[in-house]
Amino acid sequence: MARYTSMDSGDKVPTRFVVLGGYLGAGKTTLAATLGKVLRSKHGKSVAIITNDQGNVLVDTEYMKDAGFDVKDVLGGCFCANFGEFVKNARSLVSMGRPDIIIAEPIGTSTAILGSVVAPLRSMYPDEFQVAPFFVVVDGTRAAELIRRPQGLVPGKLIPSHQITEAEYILLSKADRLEEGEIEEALGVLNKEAPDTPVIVCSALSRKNLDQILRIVLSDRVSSKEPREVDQRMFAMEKASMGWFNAHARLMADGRLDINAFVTSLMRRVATEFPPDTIGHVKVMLISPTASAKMSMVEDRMQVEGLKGGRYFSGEGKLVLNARVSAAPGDLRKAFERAIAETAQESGAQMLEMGEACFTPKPEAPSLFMK
Ligand SMILES: Nc1nc2c(ncn2[C@@H]2O[C@H](COP(=O)(O)OP(=O)(O)O)[C@@H](O)[C@H]2O)c(=O)[nH]1
Ligand SMILES: [Mg+2]
Repeated sequence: MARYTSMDSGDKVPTRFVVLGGYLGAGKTTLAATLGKVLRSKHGKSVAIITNDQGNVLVDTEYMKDAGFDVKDVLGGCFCANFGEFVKNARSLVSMGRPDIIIAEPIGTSTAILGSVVAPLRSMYPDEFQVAPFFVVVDGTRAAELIRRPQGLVPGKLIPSHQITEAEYILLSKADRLEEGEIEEALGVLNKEAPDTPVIVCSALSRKNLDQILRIVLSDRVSSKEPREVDQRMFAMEKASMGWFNAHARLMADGRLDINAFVTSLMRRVATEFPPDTIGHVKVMLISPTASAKMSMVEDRMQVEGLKGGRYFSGEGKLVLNARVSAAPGDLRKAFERAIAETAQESGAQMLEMGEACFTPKPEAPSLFMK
C-alpha cells in the first residue's frame, strides 16, 4: 500500500490513526503494545506510537521502544493543550518509518480528547490522517468503583466518569481478572453513564476480543462523534489533589543485580507509604543493555513484566520512575527518594546522575476545540 508521501502525489493514502484514551492504569499502554504486536505479526502492518504525559522521561515511551516500535512523546502535558506538537510528532513518525497505523495514548487524566484532539485531527488533516473512532479504555477491575456515583457527583471520580462520555467505543479491560458477575456489574454501570456507546469486554493479557478491536482498527471506519463543550475547571480540584513524581537515573551495579528483585522491592517500599486507593499508577522500569523489566502498581495490585534478557545484569543501567498518587507532591518526593535510596543500597547499586521532578498536574487548557 502506498503511504502518504510527496513523491507519489497521485496515490496518497492517509495514515490510519487510533487514539486510546482512558484513566490512569486502565491498561492503555499494554493494549496498545499488544495491538501493535498483533498488527505487525499477523496482519503485516507497521505501527508507530505516540505517548503523552507531563514529565521528561516516560516509562511508557521506554517500554514501547523496548517493544520495537517507533515512538514519539509529547511531554508538556495533555495532547489537547499541545495540539501543534502532537501533529508535528505524528508527521515526524510518518516521515521516519511510513507506518500503516499510529496509535496515540493521551495522559490518563485527560478530559478533552474528543473535541480537542480527535475532532481537530479528523477535520484539519483529512489527507494525512484517517482517524478511527475514539476508544476509551476502562479498567474492568475498577469500573464500578471509579464510575458509579450513587449519591450524585462524588468528588475524586469526575475524571474517569467524564472520559467515558467522550468515547465512541468503550474497551472494558483486564477481563482475564473478572468473574462473569463483575463483568455484568461493570456493563450495567457503563450502560447507565454512556447508554449509546458500544462496549467491548477485552483483555490484552488473554487477548479476549482483541479481534473485535482489530476489526475496527483495520476497517476504514472513522470517528464521527460530535464533541460536547465542557468547562475544564470542573476537573481542577480533582487534579489539584494529585501529585506526580518522576525520576530517572543512571545506576551502577557493583555486582550482579537482580532486576526483578530491585523493582519489586522498590515498589513494596512505596506501597507501605500510601493507602491503596490513593495510588493512581506507579510505574518503574529498569533497563540495561542485556536485560530490562517494568513494574506497575495500580491501587494495591502490582505486576512485574520481564521484558528482555534474563533477570540479572552488572555494570550500568537506567532507572525510570513515574508515579501518580493522590498525595502532596512534597510527600511523594520524600517517600520516593527514600525508597530509591534504600533499594539501591540493599541491592548494592549506586545511583548516578539522578534527575527528578514533583508537581501537581496542570489543569487542562485545550489549544482548540472543534466540532
Ligand atoms: N490482568 C491484566 N492486567 C493488565 C491488563 N492490561 C494491563 N494490565 C496491567 O494494568 C497495569 C496498568 O497497565 P498500563 O497498560 O500501564 O495502563 P495505562 O496507564 O492505562 O497505560 C499494569 O500493571 C498492567 O500489567 C490485562 O489485560 N489483564
Ligand atoms: Mg500508559
